[in-house]
Amino acid sequence: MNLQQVTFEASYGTAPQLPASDLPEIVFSGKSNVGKSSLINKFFNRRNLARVSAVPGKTTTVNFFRVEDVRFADLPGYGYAKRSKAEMERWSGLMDGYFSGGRNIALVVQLLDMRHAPTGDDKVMLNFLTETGLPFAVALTKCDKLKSGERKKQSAYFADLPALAAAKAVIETSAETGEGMDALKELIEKTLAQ
Ligand SMILES: Nc1nc2c(ncn2[C@@H]2O[C@H](COP(=O)(O)OP(=O)(O)O)[C@@H](O)[C@H]2O)c(=O)[nH]1
Ligand SMILES: [Mg+2]
Repeated sequence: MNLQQVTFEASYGTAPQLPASDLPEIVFSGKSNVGKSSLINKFFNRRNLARVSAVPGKTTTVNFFRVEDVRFADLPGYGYAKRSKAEMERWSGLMDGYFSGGRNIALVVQLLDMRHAPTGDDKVMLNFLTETGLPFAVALTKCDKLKSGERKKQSAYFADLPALAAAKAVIETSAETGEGMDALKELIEKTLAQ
């Protein structure tokens, strides 16, 4: 898969707008500020791929990118505190619509901040992925922010975390240094080849 070939397809704000699932999808999920846009940009080696596609403000959309015969989906971040009730409802409708739409989801890449224990929302998401049996991997973000002792401690913590037991892999990543990007690409290619 040549990641340089990535193109932005479209953003969708409501579930009925989502186009038919005609390609295997790799999905990025995580709370706001976990580093999702940064990881996507680093992964594809594009400065502004994730941001330019997002409508300014705290708009929650599903953004699709395309590489050859694979679609990448960037889900709206959750856990952003200052959302109105109406926005929350639209968010959950969009997420429900995405996950219950019978889509060909090859892999969910669930982002978790490596510095902290999963939040309540993270746990809901991990539980959902586990219960539904969706194939998922965890990308621990911002690993560059941890000093080596702390990083070892957090590595061990996540390795033993029951909520991650069903994950295909737990990959430590940094959008600053690019660490973990090759491992993530390898995992995605392996998953798509199955
Ligand atoms: N040091 C460091 N900072 C990061 C990393 N990833 C994201 N950030 C910072 O975390 C903040 C949120 O990142 P962003 O990608 O916008 O998060 P999103 O809301 O999940 O899309 C920004 O200030 C980023 O510069 C990382 O790997 N290392
Ligand atoms: Mg973002």
